[in-house]
Amino acid sequence: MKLFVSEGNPHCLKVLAALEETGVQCEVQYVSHEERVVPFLSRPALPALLLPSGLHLFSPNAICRYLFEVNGKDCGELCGQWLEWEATDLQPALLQAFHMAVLQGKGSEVSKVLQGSLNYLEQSLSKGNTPYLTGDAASVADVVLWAALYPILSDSSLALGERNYVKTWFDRGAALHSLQSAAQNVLQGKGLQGTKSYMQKQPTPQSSQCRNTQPCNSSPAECEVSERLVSEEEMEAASVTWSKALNARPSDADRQHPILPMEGKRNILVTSALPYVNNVPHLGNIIGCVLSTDVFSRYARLRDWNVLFVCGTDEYGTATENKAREEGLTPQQICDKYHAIHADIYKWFQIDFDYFGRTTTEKQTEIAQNIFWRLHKHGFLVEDTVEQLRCEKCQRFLADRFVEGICPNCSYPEARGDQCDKCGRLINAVELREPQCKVCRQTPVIRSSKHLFLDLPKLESQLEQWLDKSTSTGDWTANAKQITRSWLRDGLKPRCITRDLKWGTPVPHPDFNEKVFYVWFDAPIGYLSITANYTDKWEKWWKNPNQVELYNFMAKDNVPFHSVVFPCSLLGAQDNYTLVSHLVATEYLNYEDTKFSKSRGVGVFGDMAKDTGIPSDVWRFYLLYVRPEGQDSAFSWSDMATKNNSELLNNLGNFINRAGMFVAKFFDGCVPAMELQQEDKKLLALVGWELQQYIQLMDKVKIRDALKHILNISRHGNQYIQVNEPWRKIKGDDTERQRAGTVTGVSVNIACLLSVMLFPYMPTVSQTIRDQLNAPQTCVSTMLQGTGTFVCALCPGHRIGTVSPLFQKLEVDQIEALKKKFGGQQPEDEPPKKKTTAQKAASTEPAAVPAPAKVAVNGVDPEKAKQLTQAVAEQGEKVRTLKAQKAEKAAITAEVAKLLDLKKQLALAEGKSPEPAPQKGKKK
Ligand code: B3M
Ligand code: ZN
Repeated sequence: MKLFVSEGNPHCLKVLAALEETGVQCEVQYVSHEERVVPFLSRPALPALLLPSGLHLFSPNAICRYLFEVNGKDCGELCGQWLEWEATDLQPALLQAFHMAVLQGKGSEVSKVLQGSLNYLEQSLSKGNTPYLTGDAASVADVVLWAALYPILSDSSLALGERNYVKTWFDRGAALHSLQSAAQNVLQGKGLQGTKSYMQKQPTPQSSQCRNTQPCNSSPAECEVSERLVSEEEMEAASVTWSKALNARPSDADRQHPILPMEGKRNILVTSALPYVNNVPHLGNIIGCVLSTDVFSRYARLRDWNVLFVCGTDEYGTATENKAREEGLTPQQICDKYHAIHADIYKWFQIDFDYFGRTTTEKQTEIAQNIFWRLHKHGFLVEDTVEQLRCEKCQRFLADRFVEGICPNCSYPEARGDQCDKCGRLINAVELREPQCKVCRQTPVIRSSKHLFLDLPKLESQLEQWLDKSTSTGDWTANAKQITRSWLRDGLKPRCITRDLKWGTPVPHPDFNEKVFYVWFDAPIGYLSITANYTDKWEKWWKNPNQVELYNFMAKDNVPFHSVVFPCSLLGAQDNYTLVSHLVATEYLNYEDTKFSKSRGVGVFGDMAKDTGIPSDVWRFYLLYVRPEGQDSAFSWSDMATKNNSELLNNLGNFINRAGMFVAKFFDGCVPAMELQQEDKKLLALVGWELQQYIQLMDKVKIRDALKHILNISRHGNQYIQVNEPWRKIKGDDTERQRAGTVTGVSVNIACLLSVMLFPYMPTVSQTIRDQLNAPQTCVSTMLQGTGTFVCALCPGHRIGTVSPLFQKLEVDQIEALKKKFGGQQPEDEPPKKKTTAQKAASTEPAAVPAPAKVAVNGVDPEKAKQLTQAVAEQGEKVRTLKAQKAEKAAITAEVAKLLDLKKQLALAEGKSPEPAPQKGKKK
C-alpha cells in the first residue's frame, strides 16, 4: 500500500494523521501538487492511496475511513454523517477561509466565513455531551475534523471567538502526537501559511472555478490559461509596469573571476553532486546533478545574486581501480581520460560551471587531512576493530559497493554493502545476509582489521539543532527532509571512515598509514578542495556561514551523505564551515519503462546525445520538462517527440516566429505604435501573473514546474494572435491597421520576455531569439527583477533583426530509429537483472555479472511476455479512456505510440516477428 501526499496540501494532513493514529503499515511518498498519481483521472488528486489490489482511493475522507477500517474500527452511521458534513459543508468554507487568510492577507475576515460551520459544531458537541463527536472514544470523524480545522484553529491570530465546546474538543486532538507530526510534515511548522504553495495552485473559490460542465481534460496549468479571471486592478498594474524603463545594468555578460562573496549581495554557493569519473554519465545522472544545477545558477545570475557554481569529477575509490584494471591503465590515467570525457559532455550540454575540477588533487589531500586531524583533536574519531569482507578469489577486501546480499532490515535480496535501495537504510557490509562478491559471485570471508570511525552519536544533538534550523528556513525538497528524518529516527551509529584500499586520500595517522579515506568521507570535501583550486580565497565561501547560502543539488540516493554524514564532519571539525542551506534532491529518471544500464546498453548516455542530431537545447528542454521533481519520471522517445512538436514547435516557436514575422512583413521590421485596449491590458496581466509564478517557483528551485509557466505564456500569446487576426486587420481601415500594430507590438514584446525566461533552460535558443529581435541586453536583468517586471522592452520604432524558425519537427521515423538504436537490444546471455526502479550509477554495475538462472531462450521469454500482456491491456485501457474523454490529440497519439511499442515488445517476447507498426498520418 502506498499513500501519496504533497507538502502544504491541507487534505493530506487528515490522511497522515489517520495513518499514524491507526498505525497501519503503509509507505508514504511526497509528490508535487500537480502530480497525477491516479492514472485514470484527468486532474491531479491528492492525497491518493494505492491499495494492494492496485485500485486507488482519492477522496481524503474515504482514505481515512479505509485506514480505520483496516485497523478494525468501522465507521458507524453518526460517524459517516460527520464525514459527509465535513466534505460538503465545512470544506468549501474552509477553502475560502484559507484563500482569504493565506493569499489575500484577509485573516480578519475568516471568522465570518467559518462562523456557520463552527456554530453548528459547537451546538452538536454541547448537545451530544460526549468528549468526542461520536461518543467516548475518538473516531475517524474526530481525526478528520481535527485535521481539517487544525491550520485554522491552531492559529491564534485569526480571532475566531470563543466556543468552549469546540475548544475543549479541539485541544484533545491537538495534543495527539499523530496530529502534530502530520501538521509538522504538511505545514512545515509554518501553520496556516504552510498551505500557501498549495493554495496558489487552487482556483479561487467561487469566482473563477473551472466552469466547464464536461470533464476537463486540460492540465491545471492549461486550464488556468483560459479560466483565470483578471481584475481591473491587475490590468492597471500590469500596464503601469509595462511602461517602466529598462534597467541600466546589463546582465552578467562580464563575469569576473574569481567570484567571491560580496557585502550587500545575496551570495550563493551552488554545487552539483560530483559525478563519478569512472563512467560516462547517462541522462538520469545529468538531469539529477549538473543540468538542474546549471538551470538554477543561470537563473540566480539573472536575479543578480552573486553566484559561484562549482563541480568536478569524483575520482577515488575501488570503482576507479577496477576500471583501470579493465582498461589496462593506471587509476590516474583513467581519471584523466574520463575527466576529459565528462568535461566534453557537459560542455555540449552547455553547463556553465564557474569551475569544473576534480578530487584527486593536492588541495584535496590537504583539506581532507586537516578536517581529519581536527575531528581527531576534538575527540570525534573512535577506533575499532572491524570485521571486513574479503574475497579470496579476487584477493582483496571488498568495497561496500562490491558486495551484494540480503538486507538485514527489510530482506530485500539485492542490497548493496553500503545501502539498501529498497528501504534506503545504511548497512555495514558484514551485516548483509548471504553476501556475495559482485565481481566473481564467491562468498567472501570475514577478516578483522583496525579502523577509525566518525562518532556520529556524539554529534547527533548538534546535528539535530542545525538541521531544525536549516530545514525550516531553507528550501529542502520534501524527499531530502523525509530521508534525513528517517535516518535520524533510527538513531545514528559511528561510521567507518577508513578503508583498506590504495586509490584514495591517504589517512595521515601513523597507526593507519596503509589505509585511505572512505569515499563518502572524502568526496564531499571535494567541494571545498575544488573551490580551493579555483581560488586561494576559497575560505571566503566555505568558512563564512553568515554571508553565504549553500545550495547542494543531487539525486536522492546522495541525500544522507549531504544532510547527515558530511555536516557531522564539518560540525565536528569546528572551523566555522558553511553548511548546506538548501538541499535539492531529485527522484530517479528511468529510461522508457526500464532503467539506464551501461552493461545492457540501455539508454542514452551523455556522449551519445550529440550524435542524435537533436540540438543540445532541445535535450535540455525535454530533460527539464520531465525532471523527476517530487516523483520518479521517465525519459521516453515518443514523448520527447511529442513535446518537441507540440510545445516547442507548435506552441512556443510558432508564437515567437509569428510575432517576429508580423513585424518584419507588415511593419518593415520596425516595432509599430501600440494603443493598449482592455484586452491587451488583460493579456499583460495574464502574462505578468505567469511571470510571477515562474519567479516564485524558480526561487524555490521548482525547475520543472516553472517551465510550464513559460509555455503558458506562449499559449496565451497564440490565443491572442488567433483572436485578433493581425494578418487580416492589416488589410483593413486605419483603426484596423492600428489594431494590427498594437497586437503585433505586444506580441513581439512577449516574445522578448520569453527569451529571457527561457535563458536558464535553453541558453542558445534564448540568445537566438534576442538576436532575431535585436533586443537590448538590459532587458534580461530588467524582467526578472523583484517579483517579475514585464516591461515594453522593444519600443515603437525599434528595428528587429532577421526572423527565422527556432525549432524543427522530430519525425516519427527519426524517433523510431533512435529508439531502436538506444533501446537496449539485450545480448541473449545477459538478461536484465531484476532491480528496484532506483537507477544506479553505471559504476555500481560490475563489468561481467554471470547470468542468473532464468534465461531467455532464442529471445522467447514467457515471464516477460506475461508482464507485457498485462502492460498492453493496461495501456489499451488508458488509450480508450483518453479517447472517451476526447483528450488532446497529441496526448492520445503519445499513448497510442506507447501501446504500439508495447505490442511490438510483446511479439518479440513471444518469439513472433513484430509487425511493423502502422504509421498513420502526415508525411513531411
Ligand atoms: N560521486 C555521485 C553519485 O552518487 C557521487 C556523488 C559525490 S558528491 C560529493 O551520483
Ligand atoms: Zn533494506
